[in-house]
Amino acid sequence: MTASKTVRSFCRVCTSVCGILVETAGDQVIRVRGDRDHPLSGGYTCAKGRGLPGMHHHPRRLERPLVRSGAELTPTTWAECLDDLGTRVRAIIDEHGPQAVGIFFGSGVGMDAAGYRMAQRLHAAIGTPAKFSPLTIDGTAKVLISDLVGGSPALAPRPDYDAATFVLFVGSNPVVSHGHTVAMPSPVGTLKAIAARGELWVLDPRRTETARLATGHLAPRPGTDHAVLAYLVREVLRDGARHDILEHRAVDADVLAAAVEPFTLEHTAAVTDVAEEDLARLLAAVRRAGRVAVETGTGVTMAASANVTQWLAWVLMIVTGSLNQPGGAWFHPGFGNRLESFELPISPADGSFGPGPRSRPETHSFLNEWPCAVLADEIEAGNIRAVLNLGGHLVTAFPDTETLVPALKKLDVLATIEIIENETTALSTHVLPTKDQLERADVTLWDALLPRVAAQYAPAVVDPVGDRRSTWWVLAELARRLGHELADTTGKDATDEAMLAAIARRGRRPFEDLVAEGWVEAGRELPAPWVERHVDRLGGWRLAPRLLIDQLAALTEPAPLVFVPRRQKRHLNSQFDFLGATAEVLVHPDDAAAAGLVDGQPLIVRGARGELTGVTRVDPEIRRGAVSVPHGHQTANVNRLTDKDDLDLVTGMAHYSGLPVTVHPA
Ligand SMILES: Nc1nc2c(c(=O)[nH]1)N[C@H]1C(S)=C(S)[C@@H](COP(=O)(O)OP(=O)(O)OC[C@H]3O[C@@H](n4cnc5c(=O)[nH]c(N)nc54)[C@H](O)[C@@H]3O)O[C@H]1N2
Ligand SMILES: Nc1nc2c(c(=O)[nH]1)N[C@H]1C(S)=C(S)[C@@H](COP(=O)(O)OP(=O)(O)OC[C@H]3O[C@@H](n4cnc5c(=O)[nH]c(N)nc54)[C@H](O)[C@@H]3O)O[C@H]1N2
Ligand code: SF4
Ligand SMILES: [Mo]
Repeated sequence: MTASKTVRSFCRVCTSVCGILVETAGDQVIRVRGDRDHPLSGGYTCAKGRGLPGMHHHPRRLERPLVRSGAELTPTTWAECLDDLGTRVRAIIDEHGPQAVGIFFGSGVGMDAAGYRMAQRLHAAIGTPAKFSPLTIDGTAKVLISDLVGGSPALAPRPDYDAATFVLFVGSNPVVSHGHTVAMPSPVGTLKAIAARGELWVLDPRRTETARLATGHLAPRPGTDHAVLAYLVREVLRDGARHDILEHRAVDADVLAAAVEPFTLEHTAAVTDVAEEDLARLLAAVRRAGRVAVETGTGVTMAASANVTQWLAWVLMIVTGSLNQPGGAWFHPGFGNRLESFELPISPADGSFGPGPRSRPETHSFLNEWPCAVLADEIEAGNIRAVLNLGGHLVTAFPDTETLVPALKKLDVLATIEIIENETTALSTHVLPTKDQLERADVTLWDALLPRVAAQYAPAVVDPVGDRRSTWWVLAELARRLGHELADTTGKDATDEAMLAAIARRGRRPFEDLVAEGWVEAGRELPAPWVERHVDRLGGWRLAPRLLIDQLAALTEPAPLVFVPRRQKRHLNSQFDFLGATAEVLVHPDDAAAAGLVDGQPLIVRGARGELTGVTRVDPEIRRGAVSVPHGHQTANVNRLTDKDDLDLVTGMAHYSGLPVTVHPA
């Protein structure tokens, strides 16, 4: 019998990066449990983190590079696979230019620090504008509002969870998701502490797991959250706003006041279908609290009202004097980035946009990325001929499956970096198997999403299976075949540790400290002087960007029955199929009765573009008119309901929430 050993690591399934203890015996990963000594997660784990052994030993795990010949994907060597890929991509660039290569930065490399950094360097070396990432399928509105209102995409307000006495969640369910852009390991404890200290409010069409812990829950019609916030802002501006801030730390308060003027109690109740007394109760809670923290999630960013809602969330925090204040919201300075050490460039008043792709001239690039919604059209137009898919499951993640899949089939090259076979690898011309998280050392890449100013390190726990290699190595080898020397891939520095040391060099503490201590933390200043210096240079928070005033005026009423997105405990996007999450579609009893649906029955959800089949869950806790469809299922793919042409005209992000549907017995 092989002796077992336990290695301290951190989970890289989601951005909460909980501390874990991984038990192995030889090449078997036996068990993952929480690390009680971890300063952030304190022993907490969820089913997904504990499911890492199942991910490592997945029956469909990829162990050899594959190259397509005809209808088949055939195992091959790295040299052959990379030579073939390099030759084909190089020929495409020579003939059609770098813009014929699209690159998707998927979630699978999003938590691989060395791989992600090499992907950025490969992208820069190729020089293609066709960069795609989950930004435009998940949360463009958040970064857009940082850019427009805060004057920098790097500024993201987050609740001061340690001291806040009033937190409002809009379209986020951290008990399941562990936070949208701000990680929340051990969410139940954090939320209970807020509710015990003060008030916790939730706006969600569903009485979610988070709403159950809240002091107050309102269920506006999907896509009308902006109205609730506009009402709060209107009332606070009339009575209780911080006039010192409106006069000296913000601009355009008069334009803002005019824009929210229509949102009286009566009008807001009509738009949202929330009772007047409930709206008034929320307003009273805001007034009592003084300082407020508002946190939004994908229920906001995926809706047609995304930008406007996110804007008004910022505005409510600004007019109550809550930004950069204890008990309000703070701005993460970064551990690796150190935002306080330089002057943040001030964004243009109309946003950091650039030209969009040729096939979709009505869209733009934002922060040098193209919206994911344009990929299918760019392929069909013959503009994109090769896609480097770095750890993404395109078939479930991108909008409009009905047009995406035929387009992907027309590519000359679809190279996918993966660890487990799926529908996207099945469409690929090259499949490149890389190390999974237990096979590689890592450092925290997205330290600015942590609730603390900190970073951590994890060693590799097991040897890579089969021919799996590091993502950074694969990309550097590909780059060499395209004529770019990005890293030493054979000498003594060709190690994961050397790559990580180079990344960590820019941070607040030496890499050696990270390795020795695992977790290193720096202090947090609140108010932070660097934020105030930024506001000085900005000339005050921009309360009323023209783009947003226009979008607010142009919003239309939601359809009577729409679908809304939802995350599941035993699923991370398309991953962890083996944990058994089912595609349960939540329907209000009245909507179910009207459609002749009973609990447990297979149902069809039909949209303008296509339909999916799921299982009916009749649920009195979801509001009438909302149908909740989980994301990431291959058989009940919710992107059969989304539409590449139904998108936000400012950001180009497709609408993933609030589209009209009908429901039917299957
Ligand atoms: N309609 C609709 N569409 C959505 C959403 C929605 O709610 N509704 N959600 C959106 C959101 S929020 C996001 S973030 C995107 C997610 O879209 P994707 O980024 O495509 O995310 P995943 O489905 O998680 O796919 C990640 C892939 O990486 C692989 N992987 C896991 N670990 C590793 C690793 O260590 N290395 C490598 N190389 N690969 C690995 C997994 O096997 C998986 O196939 O989808 C978006 N699409
Ligand atoms: N277990 C698990 N955790 C995850 C993921 C996962 O797939 N599974 N995915 C990860 C990723 S990639 C992301 S981006 C984050 C997302 O993190 P969250 O944004 O917190 O995602 P959800 O848990 O789906 O919460 C979204 C909520 O919005 C509500 N909603 C839908 N439409 C509307 C609307 O119009 N208005 C309002 N007010 N609410 C609405 C839904 O009912 C749902 O409760 O989660 C991350 N964490
Ligand atoms: S919340 Fe779950 S998936 Fe996220 S880091 Fe912690 S254990 Fe991993
Ligand atoms: Mo996401």
